[in-house]
Amino acid sequence: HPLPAPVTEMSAELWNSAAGVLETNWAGDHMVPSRRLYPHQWSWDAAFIAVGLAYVNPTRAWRDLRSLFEAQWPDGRVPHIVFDPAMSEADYFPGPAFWGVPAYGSRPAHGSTGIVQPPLHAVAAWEVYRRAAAHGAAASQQARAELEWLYPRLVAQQEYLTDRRDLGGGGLTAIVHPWESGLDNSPAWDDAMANVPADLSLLTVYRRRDLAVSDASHRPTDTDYARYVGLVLSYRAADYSDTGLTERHAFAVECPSFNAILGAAELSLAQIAGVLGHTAAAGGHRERAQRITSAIVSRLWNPDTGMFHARDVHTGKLTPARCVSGLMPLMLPDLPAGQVEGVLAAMRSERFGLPVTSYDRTAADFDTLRYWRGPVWINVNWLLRRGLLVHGRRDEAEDLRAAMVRLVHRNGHFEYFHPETGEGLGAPSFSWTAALALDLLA
Ligand code: 2M8
Repeated sequence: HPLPAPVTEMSAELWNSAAGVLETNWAGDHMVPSRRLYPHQWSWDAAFIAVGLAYVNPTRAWRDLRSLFEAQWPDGRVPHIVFDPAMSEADYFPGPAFWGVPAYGSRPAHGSTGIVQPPLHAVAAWEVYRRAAAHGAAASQQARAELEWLYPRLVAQQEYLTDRRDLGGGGLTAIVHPWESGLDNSPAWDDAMANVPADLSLLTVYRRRDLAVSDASHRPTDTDYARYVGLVLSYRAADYSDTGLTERHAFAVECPSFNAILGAAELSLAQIAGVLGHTAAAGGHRERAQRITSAIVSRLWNPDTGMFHARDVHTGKLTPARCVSGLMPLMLPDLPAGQVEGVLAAMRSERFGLPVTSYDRTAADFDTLRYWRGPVWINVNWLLRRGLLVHGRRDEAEDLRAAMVRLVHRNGHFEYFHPETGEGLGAPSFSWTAALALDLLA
């Protein structure tokens, strides 16, 4: 499937290298984010990846989403990692034995984790469906059948998050582990994480695998990992039950990015329900999107910074950190004008730049290398570009698109990028960077 016109040498080169990454990282029935660092299937990665596969291999896009949802728990949660039984416990930490999750779903050999990630899959499924007609009649038929299969599962995912995970009682989902945000060591969690015990002796029992395959200065610290491990042990102790969780678990936070994606998912579900002829359900999805938008505005907006911030469920306080997650509600079409203007002003300011950084460039602890504490990530910029388009900012959306394409073309399909030099950091041949490059070129 060649790149649609107009084709320049640069865009053809980037298109071919991106398609090549997705070929290399295909593991038979799912895509890995990267061969060495992340050798299993990740939840929100699968959504970004499907958006790119929609152009070059829609059958794999559907297969990948199916593989993920075949591991859905009976309570509706979609695990953040589905483990590949062909890999060993030593290939990734924390692996399946550490999580100790019973086998669920129709692929019992595939263990999973007990936590979630942002529910971007309805958005992705709708994107793959929209592009199906370009691949012919058989692809359109397949897309409809896949939507039929996915729809009730996507709804169950939303219900789990909006019902079991509304720990703050205000209509938003609370994450109970930083990994659930997808923005692992973001400064947005620093305040809430300070109240999580950091037992460094845990790291003598459990060995970090990431440090064997990547640079320590680019990764979360040992103190972060001690807390990450402790939080899994705490959640695991009651078999990942959400009942009474706030009282017995040290970390519960309402993340503006996670909840913006939750709201955007309801709008894609409304589209999907419409195509499938569930007209009344479509209206329900739109109403839920509006309710989530209102809750984000009333609970997470800080008029002093003109941005959204993560809210700690235990203390009720908003974190002062200005992070990329605080811009993400721009994805929501019903966001009131005042908030849209605030977020746009923050994006245009020296704090974020183009493409936007994961954290405020002017902050004293801005770190050009360390993962979600400064570097530029393509996936969140791709979501922000959608937000600009939703609010009719076509020129700015185009500037952001061009900046992302330039960055990836010059530096490669890396996991993240140095905000000053553009150097590729983390894993090379990273699936979501490649997949989203396809969408940015198409
Ligand atoms: C990163 O997170 C994993 C844990 O889930 C890790 O650090 O090992 C994050 O960037 C996350 O957003 C992403 O889904 C995952 C796989 O790409 O890697």
